[in-house]
Formats: sequence, C-alpha cells, structure tokens
Amino acid sequence: MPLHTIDTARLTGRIRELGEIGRDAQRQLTRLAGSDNDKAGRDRLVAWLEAAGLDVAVDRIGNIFGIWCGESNADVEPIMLGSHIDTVINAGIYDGCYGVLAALEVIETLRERGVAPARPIVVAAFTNEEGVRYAPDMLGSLVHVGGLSVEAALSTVGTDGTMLGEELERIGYAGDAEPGFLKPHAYVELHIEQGPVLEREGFAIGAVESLQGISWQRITIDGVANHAGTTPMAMRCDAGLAAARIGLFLRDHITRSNAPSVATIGTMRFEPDAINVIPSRATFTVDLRDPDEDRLQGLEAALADFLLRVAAEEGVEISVERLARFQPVAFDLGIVATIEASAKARGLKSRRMTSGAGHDAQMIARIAPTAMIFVPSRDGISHNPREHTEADDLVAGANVLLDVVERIACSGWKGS
Ligand code: HGY
Ligand code: MN
Ligand code: MN
Repeated sequence: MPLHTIDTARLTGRIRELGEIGRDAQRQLTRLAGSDNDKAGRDRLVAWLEAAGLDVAVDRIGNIFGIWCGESNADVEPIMLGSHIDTVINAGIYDGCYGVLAALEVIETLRERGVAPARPIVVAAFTNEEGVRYAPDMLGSLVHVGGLSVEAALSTVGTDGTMLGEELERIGYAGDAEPGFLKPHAYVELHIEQGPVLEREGFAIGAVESLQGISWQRITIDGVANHAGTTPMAMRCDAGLAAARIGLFLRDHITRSNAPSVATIGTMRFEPDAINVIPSRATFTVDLRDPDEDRLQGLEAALADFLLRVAAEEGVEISVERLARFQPVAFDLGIVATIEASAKARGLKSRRMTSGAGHDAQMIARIAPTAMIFVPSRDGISHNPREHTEADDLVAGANVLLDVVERIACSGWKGS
C-alpha cells in the first residue's frame, strides 16, 4: 500500500487560522460551547467541510458531521474521525482542533490520491467536549451514544446561568438530525497528548489503548460570615478555611497513596468575597481521575469521609453535586495494532499508553471499535496558550491517521 502523505501547509495553516478565531483584546483564545466565539469557529469549520465537497449534517445537540461517501454505499457504516473545536478558557490552538482538521485533511488527501474507500468517511466535531461552561464534558458525544438524552442535554444550565439548548438555537447550531443517526464502523481520534510522556521518552506516536476514569463534583460549604478582626479563631465557622483543608487533604492523600490518581480544584468562589469578612460560603469544583475504577471509587469515598470530618470540626455544612462520572475505557486493540503498524512502516517510534485527558473517543467506544493516536506536547503543557506541537509531529500523526483510515476503510477490516 503506498504511503501517502497529507498536505502539511493546508493542515498547519488551518490549525493556525482556526486558532485565531475567538481571541480577545489580550489575544486570549476562548471558544466556550454555545458562545459567539464557538459559532465563529463552527462557521469556519463548516465552510471548510463544504468547500471540500462533504455533506454537512448538524444534529440536535449541535454535533457537526462532514460526510464523504465517495463511490461507497451511503448505507454502509462509516469510518468516523474527529474530536472537538470548543476550547477551555485562554486555550491553546491544538486541543481538539488538530484532530478535527487532520480528519478533514485525511479525506482530502485520500480523494486527491484517487483512493476509493469501501466505506463513507465522516469528520465529527462534537459539542461541548470541554465541559467548562456546561457539565458534563464530552456532552455532545455522550448524547451521540445515548448516554444522556438530548432533552436533558439541551436543558443543561451553564456556569453563567444560560441553557445549552437556547444557546445552540441562538448561534444557529440546534440541528435537526437525530443524535446517534450515524453509527460508526470504527472511530479513530487523533489528539495532542497534553501530557509529558511522549516528549520525555522520545516517542513520536502514542497508540492509545485506554483512557482514565473521571469524577467531577461541585462542593458548596456554608459557614458563618463574621468580622475578620474581632472573631477568635476558635469561634469561626470559616467556609474558606474548610475549602483550603479539602484541597490539602486531596494532595496529601494522593501523595501518601503513591497512586497515579490526580485531583484538581479548578474553580473556587467565596461569598461575600470581601477582604475583612470570614467567608460564609465557598463553592468549588473537584476533578478526580484515575486509570483504575476501584482506586477512583476509593478516592471518592475518602473525600466523602473527609467532608464529614471537616464539617464537624469546622462547624460548617457541606453539600455535594455530581457533575460528571465516567469510568475508565479500554480501546480496540485491533485499531491500536494498526496504529503501531503504520508508525513502524513510517519509521516513527510509538508506544502504547493510556490517556490522562478525557476525549470524545471514550464515549464513542461505547458503540464502536475505537482508539486514539497521540502526538507529543512540548513540555507536556496543555489547556494553556503555551500548548504547542511541532509541525513534523502534527504531520506524522495525521499521516498515521491516514494509514489507519485507508487500512480500515479499504480492506474490509472487521475490528479486533
Ligand atoms: O477534561 C478533559 O480531560 C478534557 O479536556 N475535556
Ligand atoms: Mn481535547
Ligand atoms: Mn481539553
């Protein structure tokens, strides 16, 4: 099979161009799901998909699909590629976008090389993968696989009080296709690693065989506002101090357990939020992850026990709201082996690995053979404007995706 190669300038040019959409006066890039910036990014992607001659469909949760049937039978289950183009706050330009644009690049390259796949090939851009404005994350792909009803998803209220369904209507991406209307024969997602492993160990390609479990909670602590100067420490019901103890507990508990678990308090809000008032309320989120489901449950249980202890010791009330909970996922080892074979044929060093980040692939794995391809992240940085992957690595990953698609789409591959 000839080793085709994608068009480097077209792929890297589009990544840069999409990366310019949604920047503020300080050049910070933010395209939260359902926002005007998200619309602008979506519009640009749809224009590229249409210019490439793909049929574009949008479903009721706003998932965008670019469909290339070629000479294949439109009723045959497609190969689905893709990721997301919504971002976190003050984001980099590669997270998600690289996978969607590389998927489009693969289709255009196959067509330019006159390859006639036996199956349709679909580019998917799933809604609200990041989950920053609306929880849970991977919302669009979760609805696609039937893990959440589209009605429940559309009525999700965001951190800003908006409703996802209304925002999708407002930006013109409340589509009419029924979620899940496309059941893939296989799904392959190309993504930056967003961690330090590939760069540190000198690998060009990650053949991702699994993805860790995720637990998101919002914790609200109610104490008693009081004077910062007159209230003796022993008399305080300090919601802020209780929150600080919980952060320290998580770090120390994980350090002691010597496990690969991770815990993040990414958002924190005090009320009344005044320098000389003991906080009456602290509201914050806890993101827990672990590749092992039992260990993740153990971590959740240890946190729940500590919340009871802190409530009693600090004289505060604590309530917890579940925002997301996804178990670890194992990917299709047949596709993983195809990724490794492509890397080898191209002289690229690859290693198997698990994903620390959540991805749409972890949802699609529920309905089809699925795997991921990673490329290195410089300094292991992501969810940060310093996020960067070298062009050679971007091209290498896209070429491996090209090979895997050709192998699956043109060879009657049946999965492992
Ligand atoms: O949270 C995650 O891992 C992903 O970026 N949504
Ligand atoms: Mn991502
Ligand atoms: Mn992300």
